[in-house]
Amino acid sequence: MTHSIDTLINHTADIDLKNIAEKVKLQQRITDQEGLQLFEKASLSFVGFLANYIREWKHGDTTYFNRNFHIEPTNVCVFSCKFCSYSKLYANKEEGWELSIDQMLDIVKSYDGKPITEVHIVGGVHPKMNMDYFIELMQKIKAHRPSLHVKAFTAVELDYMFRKAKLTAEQGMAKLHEAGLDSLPGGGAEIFAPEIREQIAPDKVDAIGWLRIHEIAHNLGMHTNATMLYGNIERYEHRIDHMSRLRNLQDKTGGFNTFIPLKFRNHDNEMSNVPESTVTEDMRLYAIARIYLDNFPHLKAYWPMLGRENAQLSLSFGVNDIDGTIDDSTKIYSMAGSEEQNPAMSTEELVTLIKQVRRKPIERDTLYNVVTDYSTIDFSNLPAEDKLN
Ligand code: V47
Ligand code: SF4
Repeated sequence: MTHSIDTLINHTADIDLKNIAEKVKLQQRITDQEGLQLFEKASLSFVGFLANYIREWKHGDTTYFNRNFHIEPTNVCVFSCKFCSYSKLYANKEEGWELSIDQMLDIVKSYDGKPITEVHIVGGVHPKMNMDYFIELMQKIKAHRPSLHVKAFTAVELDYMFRKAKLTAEQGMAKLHEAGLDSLPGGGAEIFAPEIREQIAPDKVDAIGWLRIHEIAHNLGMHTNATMLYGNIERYEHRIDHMSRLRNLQDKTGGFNTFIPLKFRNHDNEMSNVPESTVTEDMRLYAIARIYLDNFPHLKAYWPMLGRENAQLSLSFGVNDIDGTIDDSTKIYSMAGSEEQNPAMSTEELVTLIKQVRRKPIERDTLYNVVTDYSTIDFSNLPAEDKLN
């Protein structure tokens, strides 16, 4: 591996790119300006090589997935993000859904006896689903299945919930954590730069508020993820600004597990006139994120959004996690035009997908503890119950 990175360095004529490759070899951090140079000047194969080099020294061939399901409590939302194909205004209630606590608990119960490790709960920001509602939900889930890891609520939902309850973010987060909230998903980050955020997500929590909520969660010992919605009207400098703010907070707290770039999908929303990014741009972004975010352990390709084959491809561009079985329980991407209209994969399918590109499939829990190493398991010999989602 050292030999081939030396070959890359020797064959790179551009002095900026040569310096970046040297830094990667020496495991040094690249600057914001160098991140920008990668977006502006580097070929797909150049960033791909460096990202794969980092991925392999950090993780070898290991590729993580988990067994999870989603609950989307509602698609009614007080906000009106321009890219959202999912939310329905409170006034148009007939088009929306609202799940009661019992309905959500029934979803949890439907997984009884199945080896699921995580429930992911995210939805619209409903004016009536308040802090008490979600505290009761957390408590009931934990009472029913204490070992199930609850990863729930974006910083956008939390900010609204805390303000309505007239609690500080510190107080609100402590209450939810005590009720059973284990970690936070990465949604709602979109693009932090105000000049873009104000155009695509004008009315929800701003960058400072989003980062503050994650910092408070980290200070309570919780882990969180971070996303970036890319490929619409932002420019390269906004992507670097976004990742720079995340890298700075990670230096301070170390609480982020995973960075998840989310490709903008343009079906049936107010930005349908904006073309979607190409697969080449998607892979370049994954690779540059892997190179730039040196303090993020994991980089995830969310397969329901990217599609199965592109998720496979991303495993050569720095990605080491492809999320979970999901079990057809999320609508946010199918409504935005993803080719995955019914996102669900059995463990066997996920394992096969990873093995097809010669990587090592490892089932993880939310905190990246190894649940099962599937690299040597032959599915044809497994009892039927072990093949379940
Ligand atoms: O914040 C909404 C995005 C996010 C569109 O933490 C869109 O493990 C593209 O954050 N095109 C919510 N993206 C989903 C999310 C997530 C998903 C999977 C795993 C995790 C995790 C987090 O979905 C929103 C927004 O950025 N989104 N509409 C769209 N048209
Ligand atoms: Fe609401 Fe989230 Fe859609 Fe924005 S992206 S409108 S906050 S559901």
